[in-house]
Amino acid sequence: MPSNRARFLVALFAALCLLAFAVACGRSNDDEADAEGGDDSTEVASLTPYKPSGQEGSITGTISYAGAAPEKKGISMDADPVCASSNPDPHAEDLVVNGDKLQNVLVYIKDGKVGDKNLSGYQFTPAAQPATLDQKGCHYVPHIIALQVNQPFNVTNSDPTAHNVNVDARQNEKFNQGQSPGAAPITKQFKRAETVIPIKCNQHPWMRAYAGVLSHPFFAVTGPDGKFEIKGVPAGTYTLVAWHEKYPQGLTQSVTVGASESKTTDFSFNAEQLKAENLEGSALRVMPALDLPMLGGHH
Ligand SMILES: [Cu+2]
Repeated sequence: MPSNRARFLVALFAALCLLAFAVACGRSNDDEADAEGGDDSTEVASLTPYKPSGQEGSITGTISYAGAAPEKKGISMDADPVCASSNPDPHAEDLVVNGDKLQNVLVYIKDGKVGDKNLSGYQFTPAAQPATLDQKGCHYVPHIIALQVNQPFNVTNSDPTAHNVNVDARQNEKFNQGQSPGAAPITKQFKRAETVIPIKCNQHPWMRAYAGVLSHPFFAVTGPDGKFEIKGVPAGTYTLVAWHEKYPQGLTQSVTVGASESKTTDFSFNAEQLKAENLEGSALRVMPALDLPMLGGHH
């Protein structure tokens, strides 16, 4: 009997230890999460608000597409008769080449130096005007949207059908929200830099958009002519990234902008590289999500 009782006590003690361990683990995870939150606010507080010098420059350029562009892919909208009837001849938007110019390229400054200070050490006031992603003709307009951290982000529905906005963020809060015809805009903000966030519609599988969220206002998206212009750039040396959804690794170039200088920086994506990226498989598609927000000063 005493040995049974001893065994029971040992078992009870072991169970209590496990419980205590689990509670401690849970608490330490919470503490870590709190600490991370705390770090964020400390980092933000240590940023220097950027004051324009009046001698900002600009970066302009053209994005070309070298080699034979694949045929435009037709898509079927039969899943929703409302979409089908508003689009007699719908096409995919994942690779839009006009002549030899590439549309829908997000061009942005990734990091760099303003004088001897890291760009990421500056804080830029977010634009007050909302960046608006509309759902029109069962497409996202624009296909690529770029905005600043904490800038209002609105999603509107101009269609006489319901959409479901599924924002698959990694550094920011995800959201997945239905929006019926005539519904009020969905209004959000992204609290962290993230390039890029895929957006899809659960109702219409062909609908796809991408949002680039930057901690500064130095970004642009190429139009049908493949051109972009980034204004108000402080004199400095930067890493400029050109990102396209078919080229998830993007292209980069170093660019130095002098005081009041307008610098031209062109990029060229090519068809051969597209084949290589596709062969390397879908794992690469998550690469953009690995971009960390520019919090630290070590870039
Ligand atoms: Cu939809």
